[in-house]
Amino acid sequence: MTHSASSARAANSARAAAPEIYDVERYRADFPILHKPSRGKPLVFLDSAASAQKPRQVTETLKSFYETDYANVHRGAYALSERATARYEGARETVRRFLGAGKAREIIFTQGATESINLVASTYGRKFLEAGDEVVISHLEHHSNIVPWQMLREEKGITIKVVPVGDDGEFLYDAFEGLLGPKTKLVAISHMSNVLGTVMPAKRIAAAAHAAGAKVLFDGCQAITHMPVDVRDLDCDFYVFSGHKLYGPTGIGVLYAKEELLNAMPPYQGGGDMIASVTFEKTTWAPLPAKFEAGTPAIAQAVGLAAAIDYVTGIGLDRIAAHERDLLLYATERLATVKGLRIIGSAPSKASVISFALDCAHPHDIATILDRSGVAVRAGHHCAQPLMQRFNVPATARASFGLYNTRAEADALVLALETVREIFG
Ligand code: C6P
Repeated sequence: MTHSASSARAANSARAAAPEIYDVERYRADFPILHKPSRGKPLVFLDSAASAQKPRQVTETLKSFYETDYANVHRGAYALSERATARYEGARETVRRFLGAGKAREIIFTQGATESINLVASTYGRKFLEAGDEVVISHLEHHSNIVPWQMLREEKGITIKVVPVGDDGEFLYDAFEGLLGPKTKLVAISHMSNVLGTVMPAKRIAAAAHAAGAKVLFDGCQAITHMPVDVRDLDCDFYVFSGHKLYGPTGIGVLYAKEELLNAMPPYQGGGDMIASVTFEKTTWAPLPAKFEAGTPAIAQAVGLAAAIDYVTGIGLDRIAAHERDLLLYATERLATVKGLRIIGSAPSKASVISFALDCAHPHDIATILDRSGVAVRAGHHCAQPLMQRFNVPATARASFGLYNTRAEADALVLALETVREIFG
């Protein structure tokens, strides 16, 4: 072989092995809304942690589903209903694969993460938790992973234990282990904080909880968009998330639970589709997953969620994570140049959510001024009031980065923050 032939072969194989460049502009082109101006300025959308924008692949799937395959599911004996049922159940299989679950019947469609957690509290919690039993949560939970357990505490007399967080916003693992004991029945922890971006050591948490004889629920509402998740590898008992943060529609969410738990749990709501037979004397339940899906489900939204999952897996969660990591590091560095700005949450394990405060302006004023520059961030307590109390702030401003954000948008945020400084001094 000539030298030039062998070097051409080497170059080819290097090209084949090289990871594909993350072409953010190509992905941005899939999101028409990102190209519409806001207040006369180019939109800089930094609020994906609240709800992500939708790619054309999702909106077009919804449109074509309604135009070609829509009917109610599990009921009709006609072709359209069979097609709709196949699409709906196909969506469940897509979620199963995405989460690495063993069986499609372990995937329950809900309205969102909030409903998924309430489902677990009202069914598993009511049946299996007794007065004095302990549920361990953490200081950085979203209200939807606090309030359902408090409601259960009112009803059953359970105890809620709270894992503290450190000054950097890190999950204090040793303190967590110290809270586990013979009375711990459930550990319900966010996989990633919506305020601080902290990513919890989920696998270690699950192993320790199981060693203490407790079940484990992870609130994956934020984590699911930023990293690959495998529920069997995590060995969690419950995993929940919402479709709308994963570039999918609103009104659809997921509860993953191990089959033996779902079988042992009573139904959540009663109604159509969740029964095997009904008489006035006695009703029996349908098999999984129907037992937990009373009434007409969010059919098109489930199909849209599957399209969103196909979209992000087509890009690759690992590649999205690497892109967002770059944005997180870049934006953190750039924000440090803004006088009087304090980032709240700098745990070593952190994904692309940045909460911050400015010494000269309230977070709501910051968000309002940024909006004038077309920069959309969220301000408030982010449904995590105990965390605000922990950091002694009434609220924070929060910039969250998704698969379509760019370094230039981090620059635009910093530039707009300079305007806030000029106005407030
Ligand atoms: N956080 C935010 O701006 P729902 O509303 O059911 O889709 O998701 C609730 C929820 C649960 N857990 C976590 C960790 C969350 O971040 C959220 C939603 C949004 O941070 C809206 S408050």
